[in-house]
Amino acid sequence: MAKKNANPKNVNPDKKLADLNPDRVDSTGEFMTTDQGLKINDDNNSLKAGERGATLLEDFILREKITHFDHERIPERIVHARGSAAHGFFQVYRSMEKYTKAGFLQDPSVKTPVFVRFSTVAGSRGSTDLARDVRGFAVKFYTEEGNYDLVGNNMPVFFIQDAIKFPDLIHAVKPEPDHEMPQAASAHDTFWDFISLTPESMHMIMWAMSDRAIPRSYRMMEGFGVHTFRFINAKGKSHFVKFHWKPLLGMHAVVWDEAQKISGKDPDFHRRDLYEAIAAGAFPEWEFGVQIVAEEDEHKFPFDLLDPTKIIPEEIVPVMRIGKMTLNRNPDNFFAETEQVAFHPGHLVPGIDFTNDPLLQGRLFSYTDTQLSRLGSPNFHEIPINRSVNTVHNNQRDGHMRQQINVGKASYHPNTTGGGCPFQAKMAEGGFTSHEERIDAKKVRGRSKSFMDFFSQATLFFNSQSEPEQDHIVDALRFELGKLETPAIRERMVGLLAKVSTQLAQRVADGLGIKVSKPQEPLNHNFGADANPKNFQHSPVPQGIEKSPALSMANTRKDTISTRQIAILAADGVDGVSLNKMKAALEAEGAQAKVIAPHGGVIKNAKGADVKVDMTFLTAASVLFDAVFIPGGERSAATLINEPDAIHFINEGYKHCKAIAADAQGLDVLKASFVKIKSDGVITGEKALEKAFIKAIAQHRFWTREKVPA
Ligand code: HDE
Repeated sequence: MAKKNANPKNVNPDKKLADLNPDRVDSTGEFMTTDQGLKINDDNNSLKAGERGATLLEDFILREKITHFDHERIPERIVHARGSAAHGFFQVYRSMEKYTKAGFLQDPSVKTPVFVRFSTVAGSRGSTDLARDVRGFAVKFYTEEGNYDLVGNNMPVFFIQDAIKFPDLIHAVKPEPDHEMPQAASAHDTFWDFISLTPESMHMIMWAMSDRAIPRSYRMMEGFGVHTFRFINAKGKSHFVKFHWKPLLGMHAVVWDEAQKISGKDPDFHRRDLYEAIAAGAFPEWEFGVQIVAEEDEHKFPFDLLDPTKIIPEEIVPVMRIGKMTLNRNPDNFFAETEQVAFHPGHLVPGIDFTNDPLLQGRLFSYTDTQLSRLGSPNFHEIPINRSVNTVHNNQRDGHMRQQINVGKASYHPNTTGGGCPFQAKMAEGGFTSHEERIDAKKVRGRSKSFMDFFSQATLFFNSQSEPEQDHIVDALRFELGKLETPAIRERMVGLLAKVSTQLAQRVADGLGIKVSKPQEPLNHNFGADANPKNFQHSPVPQGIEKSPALSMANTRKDTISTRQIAILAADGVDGVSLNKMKAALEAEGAQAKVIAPHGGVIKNAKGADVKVDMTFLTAASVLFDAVFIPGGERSAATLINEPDAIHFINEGYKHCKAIAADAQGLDVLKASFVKIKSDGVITGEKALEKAFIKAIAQHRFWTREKVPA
């Protein structure tokens, strides 16, 4: 029998870990058994009538092994299939009792366990991490009051305003149904056809075409709850709230050319990055932020708080940072944890409630429903990763794979056979009650007039971007629309872009070689057969601000190189002092420096000592690194100059606007490449070379260099 409570060295006070421990199995030092616990003597040969067969049906060991294998797969998530996750904890900075009675937001000394899954949306389970896509940011808090799931994204708005459009949106973005292409990409006709008929998507399109859609790392992206939720305090008073996650490493992206190349060189780039950072003890951290709006102020904004295509600009309602989340443990088993975890925006705790956002309302149905087909049973809440840390007591019974052994006769309420148990909890005892809201309305199938401003915030977003960020949006749209096969879709899209910004539309049109045509009315096609289209068209409302600096990634933190990957290009004869001095300086700042050489094993430095090679030019690629350093050493430089892969490495790093430094003869290698020595972020001949290089890496990218060939 396999050991229970394995890995005692890993046991810590984390309540969820303690809950998972009885289910963690470590086979070290154990006999192999069948699923029934029978010790297996030969796992390599089936039972046969004679050594040359035939194989016997009675071989239950063979049958069990093959049968289990045949049924190993479960359906992947219909969206967000590709993801990676980690364990951690959350701690609030100060009590939020003024706004919410949620237990996990009261006491700064309490660490609430969390499990967080990041994902792309459109691609299949095995697709690349570097697709241009929205990223899921789903957090499960294992609170003392039950599980609370904040199932968010890395963009604060969404494509559509009503959940009933979700299947259409997803059908449009998924690979086209006749030939199942393209995988994990929105650059195809069906997606842009739908978008071009759905102008409410235009704000989200700005985000999805921006650098936010190609993050450098899951650890370097923001998260958002998207919808407006409610905080409810102990007195029953409600405030509207928007949720934010702010990464402590700042927000950073890769460039699109790089993203496409990473997809080939290492499609697991984000998964590996998250896993390796946690394994190395560089725990990713986010601050938890809230924007709070008094109930009385609901209608004071130039947009509807219930409209999920709108943000509340941070300059209008500042984000209050109220706590911190730290991810500090990788899952033990990808399937058991990352694949089987089941999030649901309806997993609430007292003190947090919904609003009537029609997108949120539809989500509340979808998540349990999808788990039923994905995980196969209404008992998916019993899977260890989904299990609440407080024991579940109710009268739900039976179903496939039931784990709980409910004792007694009572499986109904009210009862006397079980002494009335389990009891209902009063509010004062933590019983959940929904926020009371007066609704006095006709039952209608429709959309509020207050949702009809489709472009103002798209314009706000575009205008708030720095020049390089705007260039990237233009390039992304030229790429995506350039891939279309139907010219009419391209033209309709450029017409819609003109409503966001004439400058944007003109630049995209120039790249596509088409004219900006006046958009055809009606712009919006999302209304019922008997509805008057005029009631569903754009009606702009001034947003009160021209720019929101918080929307630009250019304004993010640029003073740390922690966990950055730095390539040191070297060959035999490298100057050991030059190499080691830089390596030590980078590592002291928390970066990881890797030596890349023409061959594996070791190279000899100028003094004949061994230098360990981490990767070769064959196994490494510049797109997997944040910066490049070429140490001194005459022979090393001479070898690199004649190594086309080394020159390509430097050229590509330069094209992708990364910091590049060279010491002594390393400069000769740079001179043999495309690098313009005097350009931004190229560090040579400095006295304090290490310091200057570290400062440059922290800048992340030098966009002035973007337009060079490589
Ligand atoms: Fe989801 N979404 N979604 N979604 N969503 C799912 O649930 C759905 C939306 C989000 O790592 C599914 O368990 C509808 C917005 C994340 O396991 C499914 C609508 C936001 C994840 C589903 C939306 C999200 C999902 C598929 C429109 C940001 C991955 C698998 C009304 C606030 C969770 C699953 C994970 C997953 C439905 C829109 C976030 C089908 C109907 C907006 C992060 O239930």
